[in-house]
Amino acid sequence: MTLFTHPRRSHRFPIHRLRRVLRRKNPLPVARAHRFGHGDDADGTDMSDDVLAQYREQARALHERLVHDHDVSVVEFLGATGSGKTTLIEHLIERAPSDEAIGVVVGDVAGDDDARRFRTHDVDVANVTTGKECHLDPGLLGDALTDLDLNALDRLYVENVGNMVCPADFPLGAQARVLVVSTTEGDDVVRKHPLLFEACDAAVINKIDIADAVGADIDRMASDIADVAPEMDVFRTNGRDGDGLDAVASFLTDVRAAGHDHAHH
Ligand SMILES: Nc1nc2c(ncn2[C@@H]2O[C@H](COP(=O)(O)OP(=O)(O)OP(=O)(O)O)[C@@H](O)[C@H]2O)c(=O)[nH]1
Ligand SMILES: [Mg+2]
Repeated sequence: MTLFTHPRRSHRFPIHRLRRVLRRKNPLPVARAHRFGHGDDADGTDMSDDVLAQYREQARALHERLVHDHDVSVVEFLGATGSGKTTLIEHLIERAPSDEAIGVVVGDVAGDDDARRFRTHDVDVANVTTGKECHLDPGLLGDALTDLDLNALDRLYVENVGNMVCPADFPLGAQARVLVVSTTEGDDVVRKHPLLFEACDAAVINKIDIADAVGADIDRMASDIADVAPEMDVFRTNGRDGDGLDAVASFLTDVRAAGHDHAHH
């Protein structure tokens, strides 16, 4: 938090880090590259597989608690800043059966803008501000759950911090991870972020209404997804008018119906 309220530090930090990265001869694997920007000392010690394994174990425990113990269907939404995550979840809330009790955990670097948007709907909301962290992790999600009555919930939507790199390594125990990309990110966005697509179950190509205006070829995006993650369900949506959201809602109904017999993230 202080990092972002202190203008001189926030300027100096990334350049300092960037120089170290550029001096390295070999590209960094995801888990190692991820550390930059996290306040860790990048002088040769790397985030170990053990640490990532611990996060995965925490995610498994969260899944056990939420999905199995409390029978809550958990879906994570992730994607770049402004891709349309909050908008799409709002549409899904509007489409939910009236007797479905919904909770939302919303992660943002700062502020409660998205949480306030969700509070205008009939849902329980927990806001997580991550400060300098560019993703949620199972510990942060677990802490946020203390604000929700899990016994009362049927569905939990988790909106991750807007980012296309960091969340890949940090599963949250959801039954499905839905990656939201938008046409305004450029129709080469899939080629630039293959690892995140591989880490998710469904992709939503949003802002199809302005694809022509920004010169984005939606078919190219869809075919890139098919190349990178052939098993992935792909949806095309317009968050302005809700076009395509019925299909996403139906996919999530199937996720819920699949119950406990599934791979989790
Ligand atoms: N034209 C158009 N605008 C959209 C669409 N979906 C969302 N928007 C707009 O895009 C902006 C960002 O949408 P959000 O839903 O806040 O995006 P987000 O992914 O939640 O953003 P962060 O939480 O900041 O990462 C808002 O102004 C939305 O109204 C869409 O399909 N078409
Ligand atoms: Mg949002």
